[in-house]
Amino acid sequence: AADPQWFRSAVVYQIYPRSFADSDGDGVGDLRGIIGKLDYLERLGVDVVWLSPVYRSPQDDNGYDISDYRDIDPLFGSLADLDELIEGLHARGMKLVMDLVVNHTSDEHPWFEESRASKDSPRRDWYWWRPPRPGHEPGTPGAEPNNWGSFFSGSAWQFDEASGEYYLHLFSRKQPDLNWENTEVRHAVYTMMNWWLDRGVDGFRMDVINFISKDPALADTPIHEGELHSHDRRGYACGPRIHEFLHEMHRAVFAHRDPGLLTVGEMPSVTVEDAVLFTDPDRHELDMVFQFEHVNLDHGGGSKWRPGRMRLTDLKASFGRWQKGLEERGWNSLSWGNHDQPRIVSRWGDDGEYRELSAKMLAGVLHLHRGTPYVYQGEELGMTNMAFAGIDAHRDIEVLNHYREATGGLGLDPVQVLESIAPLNRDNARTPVQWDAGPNAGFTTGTPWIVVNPNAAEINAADQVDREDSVFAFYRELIRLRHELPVIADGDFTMLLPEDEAVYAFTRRLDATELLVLGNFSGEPQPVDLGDPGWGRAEVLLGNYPDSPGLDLGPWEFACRIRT
Ligand code: ISL
Repeated sequence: AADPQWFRSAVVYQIYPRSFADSDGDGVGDLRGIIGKLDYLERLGVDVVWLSPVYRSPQDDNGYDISDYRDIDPLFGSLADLDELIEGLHARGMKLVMDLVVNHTSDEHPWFEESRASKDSPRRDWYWWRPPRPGHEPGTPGAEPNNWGSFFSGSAWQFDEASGEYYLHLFSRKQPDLNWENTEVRHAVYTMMNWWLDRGVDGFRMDVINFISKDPALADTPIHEGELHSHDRRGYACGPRIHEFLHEMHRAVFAHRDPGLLTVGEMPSVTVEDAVLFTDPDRHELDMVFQFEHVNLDHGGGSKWRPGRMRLTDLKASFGRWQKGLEERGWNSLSWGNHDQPRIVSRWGDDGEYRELSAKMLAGVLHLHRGTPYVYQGEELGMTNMAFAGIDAHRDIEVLNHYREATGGLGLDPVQVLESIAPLNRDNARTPVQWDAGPNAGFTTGTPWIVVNPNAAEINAADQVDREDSVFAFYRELIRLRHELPVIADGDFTMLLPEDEAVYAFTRRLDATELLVLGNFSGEPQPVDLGDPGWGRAEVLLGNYPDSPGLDLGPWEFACRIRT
């Protein structure tokens, strides 16, 4: 039988299909495009592919709004293509994990269409319908059932003229929230999950899965200064029945199957304490959480639209707490990015002079923690953020809605708004993967749905796959090391130099094997004094400089030493 904890020594690669590879020239990536790149993925050495949604969808939120859970959107291909992808991955020893988006559906899903049809519909209760706030004119500002804001600007409530009631949507108004209090909803989801597992997929990455249990009171929550709606998450993040629901899901879907299936809970705002409960193997909920505490450290005043500076001491405090908190029980993901985050080398590295060095340093520091590393497509090439020409160059509903609200309702200066959205908007990570230096970076023969980064001429896969000192080669080496050295998968973790604002330092230990990991998060040389002279003589297992004579670090230097 498969080792149920195999994922400790595994690396996951995330594909955002729309931006990965386009096989048919319509400008949008697709399943056959992915099938054409399987050798590339095998070369990199990853164990699992997590595929962002390819289901039938009106594409209001690029597939995170699903109108049919059991079909592939024609934009991406067909079920036959998906079967072929599964086969191709399995033949190369890789697994396929699907995105499971069940906090909400599309408003064009038949479940919602039936729910909306009338107050007496048998599916009415499958979503969160509420009457207007008493004493307010229905459909006018202030009449919403509570003060919650949507993640994509505006109220989290949409008025439905026909029935005179509102429905809840934490994301876009085309993404109504399912009511998990309803037993039929839960069982419909479990049946659908079983259908996919029967088809051969190897698990699920569960979108905002810690939002599925709302406190049915749906009470007002505090509003912060400068905000029109409440973005406090206490009414739905890790709500009253969340552990019960996930345990029930485990029993209905996973309990009698291969223990090697993977379950990952994407969980904004999850605490370390809750993460232990979600991922303690004895509790039968999930294998690991995917959380965002560290990537929120440069949000000024809690908002990604007020970008601030990340302090390395805060980053170390966050990672350190998660490493300690899950050291006995539970498991975490390790990630610098995904399709919702900017490119890490532009964010906390140097995407100019030191791009390759800093991309490698960031990768090395992340991958050698305890947890399962995730590589977001293009990260293994050191792809950067994009300087978008203006709001018209953007495609993401989150940034477009914010721009409209900020320059409209809030009356802010458009130039300043554009400046404030540049560093952290989600489109940064959604420009096409840069395969070669040719037209459209080899992504498509047609017109790409979103602009290709002009730096594809220098940053591309064709240049890197065979180059020994490339960012790609460095990722391949990190992945190989995780497979081969048990200390990386299972060793304990000790943070060093927690007060240092430039040097990231930690050790890992398993029995007699010890690793020292050092990363310089700055473009200046940094002295390193660990008070342990033995380390200076230890063998360098992996570094981003040709050689590292001592522990002191050059600009953006990374070094991992080993002693046994
Ligand atoms: O970016 C974030 C974390 O810092 C969040 O605001 C993000 O929106 C949240 O993690 C939820 O993301 C997921 O669900 C959304 C979808 O738009 C995202 O693409 C998806 O990853 C709604 O389905």
